[in-house]
Amino acid sequence: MNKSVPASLFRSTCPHDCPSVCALEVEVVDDGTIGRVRGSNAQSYTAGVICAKVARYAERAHHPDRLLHPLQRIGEKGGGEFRRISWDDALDEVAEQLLKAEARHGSETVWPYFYAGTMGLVQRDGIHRLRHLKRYSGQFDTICTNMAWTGYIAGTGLLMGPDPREMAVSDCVVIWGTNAVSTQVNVMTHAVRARKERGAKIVAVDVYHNDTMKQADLALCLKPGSDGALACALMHCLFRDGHADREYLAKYTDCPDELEAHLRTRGPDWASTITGLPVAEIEGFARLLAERPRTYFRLGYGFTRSRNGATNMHSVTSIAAVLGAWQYEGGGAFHSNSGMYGLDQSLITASDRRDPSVRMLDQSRIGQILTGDEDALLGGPPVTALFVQNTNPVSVAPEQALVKRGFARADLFVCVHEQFMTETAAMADIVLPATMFTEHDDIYRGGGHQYLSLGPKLVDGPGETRENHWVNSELMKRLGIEDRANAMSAHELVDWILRASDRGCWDEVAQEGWLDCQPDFETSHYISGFANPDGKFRFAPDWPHVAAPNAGPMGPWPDIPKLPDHWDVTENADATHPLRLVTAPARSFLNSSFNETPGSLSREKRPEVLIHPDDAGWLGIADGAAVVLGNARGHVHLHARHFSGLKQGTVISEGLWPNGAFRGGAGINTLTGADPVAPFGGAAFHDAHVWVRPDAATVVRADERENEGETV
Ligand SMILES: Nc1nc2c(c(=O)[nH]1)N[C@H]1C(S)=C(S)[C@@H](COP(=O)(O)OP(=O)(O)OC[C@H]3O[C@@H](n4cnc5c(=O)[nH]c(N)nc54)[C@H](O)[C@@H]3O)O[C@H]1N2
Ligand SMILES: Nc1nc2c(c(=O)[nH]1)N[C@H]1C(S)=C(S)[C@@H](COP(=O)(O)OP(=O)(O)OC[C@H]3O[C@@H](n4cnc5c(=O)[nH]c(N)nc54)[C@H](O)[C@@H]3O)O[C@H]1N2
Ligand code: SF4
Ligand SMILES: [Mo]
Repeated sequence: MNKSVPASLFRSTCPHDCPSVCALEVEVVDDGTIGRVRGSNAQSYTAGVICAKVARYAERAHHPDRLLHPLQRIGEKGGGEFRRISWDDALDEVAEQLLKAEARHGSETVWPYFYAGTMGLVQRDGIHRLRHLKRYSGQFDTICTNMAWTGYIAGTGLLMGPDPREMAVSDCVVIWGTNAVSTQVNVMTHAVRARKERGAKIVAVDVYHNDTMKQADLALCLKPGSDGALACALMHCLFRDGHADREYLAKYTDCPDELEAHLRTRGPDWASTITGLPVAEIEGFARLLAERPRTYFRLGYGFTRSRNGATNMHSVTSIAAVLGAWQYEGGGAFHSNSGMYGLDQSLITASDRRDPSVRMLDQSRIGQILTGDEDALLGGPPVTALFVQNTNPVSVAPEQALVKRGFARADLFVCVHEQFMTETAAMADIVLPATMFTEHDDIYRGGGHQYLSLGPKLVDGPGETRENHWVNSELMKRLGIEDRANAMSAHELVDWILRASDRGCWDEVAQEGWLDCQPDFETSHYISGFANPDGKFRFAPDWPHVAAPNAGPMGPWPDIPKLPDHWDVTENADATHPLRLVTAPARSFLNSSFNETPGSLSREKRPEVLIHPDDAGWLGIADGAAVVLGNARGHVHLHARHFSGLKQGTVISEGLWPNGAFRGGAGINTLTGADPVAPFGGAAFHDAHVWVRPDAATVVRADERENEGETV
């Protein structure tokens, strides 16, 4: 493998939870040390570009705070005192505690809790095997993709879209609700190429002038949760001015006439009030689309993290259908290719041996679940044992105050398998040290592109770190589970997946390091019909039956709009909470990962909230002042920064800082809600109303510092 790379550079894949899934070249310095990391030029989507935080990966891999040995808590829960123990003792203890919990409350009392710290199919998904074979509580994954995927599939019937590399041959690239410069830099590579090579326009739609908006030719800054209204007004203009592609609509869509009639009352004036955008801006955007039907809508996750997120995604996807953009190379609406690969992972996940009667607990509601909310527990037993891998819920999950209270429960056993002593690991009874991507074998699947990509083990992990697959297998053995996957290596499992899925084998894929799985133009542009039973794009989705990623419909939400619309169910401002908070990602962190590396910390500086100078004025908040942000869920101490690149009434706080970076220790997710979002659940991270006040406690003199507590 690695034919065309210099001897000390090896091909790999970025393991992080990012649509770009970059093809990397990693410098190996010696058996245990990596050096430079760069993007592979040979892979056509990565095209030699990666983000700065991963280019600095050696900082994270060789960080002095990496966990190196299994640890057992001594002293108070969360008190930070641990002693080193052997792997055997640690795993025996975990197994014993899980068996004890099961004996007391039944198998559903144990909850393997995980997410996407690594996106490797073996190291991420192997934990399913543990829970399916033990009938432990299942997890309904709601924290990230639910609203976005559901909203996209509602129209198209499948999570797949036009080849993302086609952005380079578009006449217009609309980057909607994703801060691509920060969160998936490669989108910019291809969009900017289109601008350079063919004069394409780049449009960005966001709630603040982030780094992506700054690079756009047209940047629309709207109010949070109002994208459905903008989409309707754009479609209204296209119909009104004769730019709707009627031939396409008749052939490929379910109810264009009904949509046209419905949109008559949803013009730019109507949308202007809801979005805060001037009518002229909306009209200008509509004209641009009309002139350039070869438009590529690159739809992000950000604008779906609202209580109306799924319907907004569907509304925006519908614009491409009205415009007929799908039929052109470089046109259509793309969100993710994750539904495209058709991989057989059953050996890893034991999906074929899953008991569907076992409850599926909502991942985002972990705070409610651990504090005994009957509704969130779905009528089953309390959760008394957690096995956590690949995620840091005490920082990333909504309703953080409840999450913390849950983790502090004396009767809850917690094991966390981690690379660092995260806020979650710090609450554990047993902490197990994990390898990083260059220290184990795996395979990755592009969401923002179409490659399967290998990540071979390149160096030994430090200390006694162990990969997830090894830990899960060893644990299963101690729990009395015989399973053939436990006796296989990660390398063998990757090989098995590829063969079972008719995608070759490890050695074949290793020739280049990746496999281009792009379907042909007809398929990815839905030329032979959309993936719904009637082959049509649905303006009127069958919401209750839209194929949800992994659970049935929830609700009921009787008033979900039938057609694209503005659905007014967001957590709106009120007299007590005059501002709407958006908790957008920071460029140098990836969720809570990298918030321990010096390079990232020095760039992000400190937790801040961006506030419009006019709002700051009437609220009496000086630029740089310490402030408290609050709502019914709790309050958070941070600093204000005046910023005019957003609508009055919106405030932005970037990044998942360590909770300890906030005075008082309450992180930003103290303010976000875990109430499930229509129609299949999800966390509305960018949809919270808040009040803001100067931080009284910081006004005290230095000699009165002992007063600095939880004063509001
Ligand atoms: N640097 C960095 N990269 C990341 C991550 C990170 O934390 N940091 N996270 C990774 C993960 S897990 C994911 S899922 C992806 C997510 O990546 P994205 O798809 O980019 O989604 P978000 O990060 O949620 O938010 C992106 C943008 O949505 C905007 N937004 C919020 N509400 C609205 C709205 O109502 N309307 C509109 N139009 N815009 C809105 C925010 O202001 C923000 O600029 O990124 C991945 N990459
Ligand atoms: N306020 C707010 N909150 C958010 C978001 C937001 O936009 N705003 N975004 C949400 C989104 S989109 C997501 S996806 C979630 C993500 O939340 P998480 O999935 O919790 O993501 P990370 O914070 O990156 O934490 C992943 C952890 O996995 C560990 N890890 C990495 N690789 C491995 C491995 O191989 N083995 C083991 N055992 N551990 C490993 C890392 O050290 C890290 O601590 O956060 C959500 N939370
Ligand atoms: S852009 Fe995303 S996939 Fe690429 S290196 Fe950075 S975090 Fe990894
Ligand atoms: Mo995510």
